[in-house]
Amino acid sequence: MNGTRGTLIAFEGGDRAGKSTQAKQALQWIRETLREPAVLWHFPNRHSATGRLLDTYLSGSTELTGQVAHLLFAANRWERVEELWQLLDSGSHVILDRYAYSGVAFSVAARGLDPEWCLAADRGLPSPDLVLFLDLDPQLASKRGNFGEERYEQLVIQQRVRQFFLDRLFQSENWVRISAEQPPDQVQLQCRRAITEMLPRVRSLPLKLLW
Ligand code: NYM
Ligand code: MG
Repeated sequence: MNGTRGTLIAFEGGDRAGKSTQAKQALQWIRETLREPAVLWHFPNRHSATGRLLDTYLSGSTELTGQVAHLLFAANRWERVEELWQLLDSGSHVILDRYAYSGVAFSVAARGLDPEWCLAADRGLPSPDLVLFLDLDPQLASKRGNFGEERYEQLVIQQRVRQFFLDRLFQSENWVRISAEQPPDQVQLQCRRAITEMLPRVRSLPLKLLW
């Protein structure tokens, strides 16, 4: 590597907005077209001990208090933070399919937790260089395949999540809102444009910390 750090790119949004599809395509584009190393991580990471428990929580077979669920989602990120710093330091881009923003938005919207209390659990994690907010009207999201399968996939919750993203988390310097109502190819083009614009701007700057 040539001494430049990798960048941290987060995809955020409600359920069924197309984040996973778009993140995978962005990964492929960075690797094959930009020819730079990149990895894609999904949060919650359902393969660790915390993630397996969260998986049962999301499927509805385990009940947890809102606070315990929130702290587990945050722990699920913290347990990978050293690996995350190492990847970025080594020059690899890291694409995140959900991050701490989902953590606070869902805990506030679905479990009624205090926003400030929620934010504290993720304070100090690396702050993304770019957040691609894939915005989809929950009415439309609810008509997409498999909506309603997991806890939190309910229209009112998704509407509150969206409002929280827009009102509280949208920070104009590093957030880009992309309408996920467009055809997927259009969404991908806008993601690529935002990444292309971000790269030269941030690479010589150190990563910030949340929040
Ligand atoms: N979710 C996700 C949270 O409630 N807190 C978090 O910190 C994260 C990362 O998990 N409805 C919620 C949002 C989703 C659910 O995510 C599962 P996915 O991307 O569908 O696997
Ligand atoms: Mg989901």
